[in-house]
Amino acid sequence: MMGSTIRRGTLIVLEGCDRSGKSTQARMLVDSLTQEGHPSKLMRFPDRTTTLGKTINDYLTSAVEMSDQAIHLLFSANRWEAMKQMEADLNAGTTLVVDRYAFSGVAFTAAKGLDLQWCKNPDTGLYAPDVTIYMDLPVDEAMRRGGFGEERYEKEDFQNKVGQVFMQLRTPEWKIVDASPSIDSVHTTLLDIAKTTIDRAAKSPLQR
Ligand code: T5A
Ligand code: NA
Repeated sequence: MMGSTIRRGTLIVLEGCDRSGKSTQARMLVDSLTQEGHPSKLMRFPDRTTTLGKTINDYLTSAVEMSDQAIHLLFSANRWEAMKQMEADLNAGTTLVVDRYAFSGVAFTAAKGLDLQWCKNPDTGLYAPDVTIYMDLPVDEAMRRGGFGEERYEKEDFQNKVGQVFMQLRTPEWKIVDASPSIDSVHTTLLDIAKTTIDRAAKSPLQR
């Protein structure tokens, strides 16, 4: 017998502007996949629980100031510090549903006017998503949702710029999902995408 019989887990990434429903959907996706027999785990970036994550949280809540470059590298380092665990989970057959990833890192810093390639460099070599689901929502609709405006980047003009960079980063493989229908309706769409991706990903090696 060659190799292991464990199917590797699938790396599912949810991206989008603030308040597009990523966290809501990521949680629901993990619950449904788990119920349907796919071992799954929720992850989010920034992970505010680590030492680096606490500094990132202080920056986002405007408790501290930092240069655009320094905070960009911290967001990236916050992903790198999770890679070992992600690799172990994926190799053990656990599907990871990730609430924001490197695309957010690039989109938010490039929207400040920094060079796009410079923004991409520190995340080079992270595990590549098996699917990137982009939650598409007009900014004015996002602004009417709960909690908008509490954190540093939650301003209409800036969110529009972030959305433009996301559209520059997108590849034909991205799944662009209309995030304005009901929570349950969006969930049905995402679950469908996730299950198709899980079937496909198990047959191919993890990519960087
Ligand atoms: N950032 C992040 C960087 O600058 N660089 C990086 O590398 C990374 C990873 C914090 C900030 O950090 C920036 C981006 C962000 O500005 P975060 O912790 O992910 O990132 O931000 P949060 O504030 O937690 O989350 P978001 O604002 O992005 O919101 P979500 O997760 O998209 O939306 P969610 O699910 O919390 O829903 C928001 C509200 O809308 C309602 C929900 O009930 C909730 O009240 N809602 C709906 N209402 C109607 N219809 C629907 N379909 C709805 N779905 C959800
Ligand atoms: Na969120």
